[in-house]
Amino acid sequence: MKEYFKIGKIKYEGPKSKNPLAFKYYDKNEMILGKPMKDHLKFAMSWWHTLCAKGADQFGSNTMERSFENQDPVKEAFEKVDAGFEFMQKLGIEYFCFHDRDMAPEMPTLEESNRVLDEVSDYVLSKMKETNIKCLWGTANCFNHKRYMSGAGTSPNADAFAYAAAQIKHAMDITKKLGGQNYVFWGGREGYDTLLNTDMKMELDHYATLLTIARDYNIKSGLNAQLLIEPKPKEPTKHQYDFDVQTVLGFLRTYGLEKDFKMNIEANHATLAIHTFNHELNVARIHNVLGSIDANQGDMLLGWDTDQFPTNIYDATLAMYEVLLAGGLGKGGLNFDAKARRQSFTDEDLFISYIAGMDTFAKGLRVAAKLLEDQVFENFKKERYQSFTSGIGKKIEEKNVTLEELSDYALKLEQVEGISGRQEWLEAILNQYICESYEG
Ligand code: XUL
Ligand code: CO
Repeated sequence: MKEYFKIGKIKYEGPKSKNPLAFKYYDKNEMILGKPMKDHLKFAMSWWHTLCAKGADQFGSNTMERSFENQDPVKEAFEKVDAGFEFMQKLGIEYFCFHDRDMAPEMPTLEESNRVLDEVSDYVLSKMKETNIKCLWGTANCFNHKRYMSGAGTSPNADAFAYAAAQIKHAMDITKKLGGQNYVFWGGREGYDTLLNTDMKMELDHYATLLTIARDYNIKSGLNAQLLIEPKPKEPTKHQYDFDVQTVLGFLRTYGLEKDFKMNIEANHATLAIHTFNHELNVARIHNVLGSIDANQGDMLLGWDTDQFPTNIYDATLAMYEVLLAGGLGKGGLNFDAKARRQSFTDEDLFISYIAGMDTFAKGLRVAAKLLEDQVFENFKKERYQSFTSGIGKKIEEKNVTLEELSDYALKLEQVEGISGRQEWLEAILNQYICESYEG
């Protein structure tokens, strides 16, 4: 068997290691809160960024050359399978995520595209059996081809809608074959640029129809995956319909789909919506729709989706804190929807990018677990909302009050006391936990 990456298996060497090709914080079998790290984190390789992205951007061509390139795109698809499984095994990654069109190329007809995807995914299945690597989620790419220039489920062209439905059906079949636990819908080009040419109501109705028939097929076909919507506020369109978690919740409730879909939350999409990553995770958690995570980060000075590998420990800590509060991700996991920078073009850079991302979330998990164990913020919050545990506060909490009663109560008050939010103190404690210098 050909070796595609001239790099050995990546091992855990601990925080003092200077070896760029070793884990510093991710020790996969180490127990954290009664569970091995790898089960908390369930890292997944993104097929598209890892095996397809080659460093091109809107101003320049590819910068990356990979040893699995082939003039024939179908042969290349098979080589990518071998390279991808070698990559995951060397990093100890147990899951992958894919789009139909990054696992196998788009062919001249839908029938041929389906056939090639069937063949490549058969080969993927054989590698999964050999290695015990699993599919976290599958999806259909209904945004790249020019037929989707005006959207898929929200296209003004019914044929584009039908084509998207066909692609989703087939991608669901492949996800079933590969035992995928989740199926993702990212809205792609579902949105609009100007109301001068757009019937928003009709587009939203159609989008809901597409999701409804996909939900039905999930059951009918026996896939039974957890269905996930991935919110994103802008790019490619100016107004993406799946803006953020709260907007998607409203949409799902309007169309009676709120019991059928959870969310795949992406860090970079959260910040594009001017939310923090942990805000989006929190909104999903409190509404019981936290499904899975696309682990990446954006650049705060750039207004687009840069899909960088996550290296911000602060954000990863607060994200893992939400995950722990949710009791874990269940069927979901942490998919690196991230690509090495255009200038980080070597194979070694690709490994280092993953190591950096995995270590960042591992460190985040360690800190979050300690914060939760010590109940640092939870105790503070309990104290802060103390006034709702007795007297008038308790009545409000129990929804057992009227405006008249509250008015009588307030008229007797001399003044309303402030409660310090102590934000700076809490942030300083968080810093101490991250630096491991806090002594209870
Ligand atoms: C696009 C994006 C996608 C989805 C899957 O911004 O995040 O890669 O994760 O279609
Ligand atoms: Co994503």
